Amino acid sequence: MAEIRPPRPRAKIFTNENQNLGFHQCRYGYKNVADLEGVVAGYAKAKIPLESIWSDIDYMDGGQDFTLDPTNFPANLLRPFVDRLHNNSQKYVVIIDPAIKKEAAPPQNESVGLFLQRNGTNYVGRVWPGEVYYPDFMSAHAAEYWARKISEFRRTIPADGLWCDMNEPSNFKDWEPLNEYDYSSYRINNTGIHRNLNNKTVPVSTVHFNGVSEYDAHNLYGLLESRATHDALLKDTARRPFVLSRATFVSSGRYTAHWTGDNDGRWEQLAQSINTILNFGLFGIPMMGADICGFTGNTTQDLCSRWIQLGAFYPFARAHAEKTTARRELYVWESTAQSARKALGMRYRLLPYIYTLMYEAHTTGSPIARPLFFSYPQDANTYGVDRQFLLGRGVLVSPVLEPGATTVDAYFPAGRWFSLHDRSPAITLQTGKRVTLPAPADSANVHLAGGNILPLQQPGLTTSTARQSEFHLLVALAENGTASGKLFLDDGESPEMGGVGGNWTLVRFSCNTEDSKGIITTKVSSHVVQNSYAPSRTLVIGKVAFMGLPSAPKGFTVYVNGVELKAARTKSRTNGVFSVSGLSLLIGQQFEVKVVTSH
Ligand code: NBV
Repeated sequence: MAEIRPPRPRAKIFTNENQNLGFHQCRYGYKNVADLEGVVAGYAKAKIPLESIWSDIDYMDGGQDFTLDPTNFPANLLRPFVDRLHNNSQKYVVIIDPAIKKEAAPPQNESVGLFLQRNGTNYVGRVWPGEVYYPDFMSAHAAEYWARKISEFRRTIPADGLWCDMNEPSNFKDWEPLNEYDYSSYRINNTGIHRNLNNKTVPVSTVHFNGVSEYDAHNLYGLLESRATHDALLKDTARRPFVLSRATFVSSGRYTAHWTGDNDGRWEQLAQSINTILNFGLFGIPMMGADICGFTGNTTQDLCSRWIQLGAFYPFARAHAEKTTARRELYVWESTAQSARKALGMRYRLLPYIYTLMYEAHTTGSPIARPLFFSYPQDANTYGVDRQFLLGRGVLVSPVLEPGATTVDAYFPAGRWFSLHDRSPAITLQTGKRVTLPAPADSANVHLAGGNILPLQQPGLTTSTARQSEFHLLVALAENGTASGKLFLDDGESPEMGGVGGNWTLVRFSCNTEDSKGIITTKVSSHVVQNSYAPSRTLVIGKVAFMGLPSAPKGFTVYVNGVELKAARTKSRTNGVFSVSGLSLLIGQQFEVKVVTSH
């Protein structure tokens, strides 16, 4: 009898981001190129990191895809602006809606198989440009048409990413029933008003390629548009594409990031962003975010400050606002700017860790932002925690979600927890517990669980600056003196992340502690799994810091690869952090750092 083997684990997610883990600024209502330029300058002046600036439908001519408003966003001004962004390692992302203006579409006889059909002809709906057809992304013909239009547009404006909006797909036109599908008795009750299936979208009586009915395929529209957009960008740039999509379905995470849609600048929605982001991570869409500071309504300075303190830890961190709202870029209020510098400073330091989580999402399907129960399934108290979350296995974010708060109640599972802000003495708990923490005005509480080793880099105003800087290892010891972690590195844009024969590096770190008659030896070592990303042969770890070493040693000696290090290069700090600096450990080479303390 043939042997039955378990299936081999397969990559579940083709994580679609390159170094777009940086901070993004968007607004519906940036009125011209000078406006965009002013925002980019505002960030630079305030020394707040800005990775990309986005354009909403304002850049289009009459709301039409693949066009430019000739007065406010002419190519002769927009193109040099985008070139300047690129020279500064920054990026430009534009919105794209699926519907194509009727007059701009190929004539009916040439467009067979391109658009959704109804009654034997292209279905006509209405969106921003007026009367429109809807590309039928189920057909290869439509995907090719889409790729050609994207490629043509990118010859004029080399946008770095595309934002697929309105892809439920949206339709402003009222429906007239055609057949039994349109008379379906099913209703949508998400807002409690029992809406008809056709409400604000294309009729379910429209038909896709091969006779597939919209009634059966409606929920696939956003997924198929994301896939076509992803494939188009991949073909055009040969780099890992960046796509953001409003509509998603199972497997969308392979092609696109997602955001929680039009939220309000209200405190309740700040809190609700957490559970929504966590849910989508579990649904297989790791690159998730919510509009930081809120899309509609006039947010307040306090709310916006608290929002960036939390939003800086969303896997996808973008501020966005509706056009009638007051301006709220992060530099507008000084307190918000201060929060942004601090929170984004920490995010950029954490980039090697977050990028490694992206690799993990790609290879195992684990979310980047995780509910507490993901790491602590044995602690039933974590099951209901939705006002905090973990980045990866051990970075716990406990934000302020209420106006005027000076403290925050946070749940800590059993173990040791070290603050990542001030590295203050650990919170050590034998069983999980709620702890009331001070909530400084300019930052969220962020803790690291004992047992983790974090690879860190230095902050920068762009991810490309940060990713070239020296590495540090932060070793947070569990009570038994162990810790582990890993680091994945590649160029951030090669099409397949960690693929066979690809240029990538993976290093595992581990730490353990031995006690021999009062002489305690703590040893961190690296294990290079693969080392084919060339810069990892030059990138160095300059510092290893330990949290949770036995306190008050009589003396300590440090050995690097077996050789004793001069005391001048080591440093001890009173708050329990012991740092060894001035190192030059190559990432791509195995190493061992040993700290011997006597008591
Ligand atoms: O394109 C305008 C907006 C966009 O800013 C928002 O993020 C989308 O969710 N879009 C919806 C169209 C409708 C705005 C009322």
